[in-house]
Order: sequence, then structure tokens, then C-alpha cells
Amino acid sequence: MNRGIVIIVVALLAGGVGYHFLKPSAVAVSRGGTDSHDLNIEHRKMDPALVRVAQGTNTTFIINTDEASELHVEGYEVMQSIAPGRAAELRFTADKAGTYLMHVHPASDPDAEISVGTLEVRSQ
Ligand SMILES: [Cu+2]
Repeated sequence: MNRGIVIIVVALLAGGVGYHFLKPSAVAVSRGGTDSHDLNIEHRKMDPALVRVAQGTNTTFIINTDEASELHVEGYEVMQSIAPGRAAELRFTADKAGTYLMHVHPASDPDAEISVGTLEVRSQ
């Protein structure tokens, strides 16, 4: 077989496999205006792990959790008490572009800072 064709076939296969494993499977995207995202924190991990919003979006997070904590969005310095059994709402305007870590301070260990996910605010 022609060596060039073999190389192309191998490259296509590798690309497909790479895409399958690397594509973001848990990404929430919003495009400006007003938007709401359901966030579920279990075992100190957030689903989706990455929330993307367009800069300027009036954002609401509706948060369910399995552990009483404070959720803190770094950079925005917004906090919300969250607890099992009732959804909590955190509202803010995503007016600063950038990537911001989100962490929790568990009620059982308020000085601990445990990263649970990421907020990405895209400039438009
Ligand atoms: Cu904090």
C-alpha cells in the first residue's frame, strides 16, 4: 500500500480517538443575556466541572450538594451557603472575563479550601 495513504489513515484514526477522549463531556455553555446553570456537587466534585458564560451574562447557579458548605467563586468573591436537601441560588453578573476557580469551604472544616470546578467567562 502507498505509504502516504497509510500515514493519512493512521493520522485520522489517532485524531478520532484523541477527540473522543479529549472532548469536554461536562461543559455548560451560555451565550449572554440571562442564564441559569444547574450545578451538582457530590463528593466534593462539581458537575459540570466547567461552566462557561459570555461576559455580561446575568448568571444564576442553582446548586445542589451532598455536603453543607460555602461555595466560593474566586475572583468574583461571591459566596453561597449550600446544604443537602435544598437547592441554593447564587446570582451574579459575569462582568469580568477570565477563568476563575470555584471552591467549597465545608461546614465541617471551614478553613479548608477544596477546588470543585471552574468558571470561564469569555469576552465577546
Ligand atoms: Cu473561599
